[in-house]
Amino acid sequence: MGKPLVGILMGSDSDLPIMQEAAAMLQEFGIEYEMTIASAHRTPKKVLEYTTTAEKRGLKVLIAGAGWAAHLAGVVASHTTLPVIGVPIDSSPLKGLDSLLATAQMPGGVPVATMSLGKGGAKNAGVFAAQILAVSDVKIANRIKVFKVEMERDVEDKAKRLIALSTAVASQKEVFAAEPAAPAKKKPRRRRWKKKTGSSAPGQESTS
Ligand code: C2R
Repeated sequence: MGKPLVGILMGSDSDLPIMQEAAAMLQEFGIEYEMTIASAHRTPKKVLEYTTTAEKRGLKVLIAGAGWAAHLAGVVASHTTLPVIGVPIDSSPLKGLDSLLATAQMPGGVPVATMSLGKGGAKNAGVFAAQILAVSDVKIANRIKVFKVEMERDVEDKAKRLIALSTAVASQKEVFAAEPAAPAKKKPRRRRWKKKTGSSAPGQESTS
């Protein structure tokens, strides 16, 4: 096992199901990574220590995921010159709009490459980190090329299955259309209430 090249940080253990997607992508590309929980709000000293030593420890890219008022990625970016990828997480009552804005809306000079919200964003963070590393690593670049080809093939397979399914549905409809029509059901005769002389209509009292 080599030294980790990517550091994944998340604001809370509750972010793990999302941030695992980034780790899964790095694993797929054979990239070493490390993962930890660190919060700019709750553990500011840890965030400072982690980010100021990251480069010396051999990390090349940092991924930071947080929900609610997600200042983590921005604070990480303020302490390092390494590229920082932000993953906004939709864990708040505002469904992530708060973390999306807090992660993306960095003032000029302190960029955070912000991904989309949630699992898709975390997955993209993994791919994007790999793409950054691929600039100076042919092996990783080739793995990303294979990943792209596989993704294309996967979509094509799904499209073929969809055509097969719609053809099957269409031929089933033809079979049903060819079947003899069932005899029409007789309409039940409507009863008509006839006013009899000397009797009263329902709901009316007889006056006689
Ligand atoms: P808990 O589930 O621990 O209450 O956390 C976390 O990322 C998590 O989504 C709720 C949410 O708070 C977020 N959090 C931040 C920061 N630290 C924790 N946004 C930060 O430093 O930005």
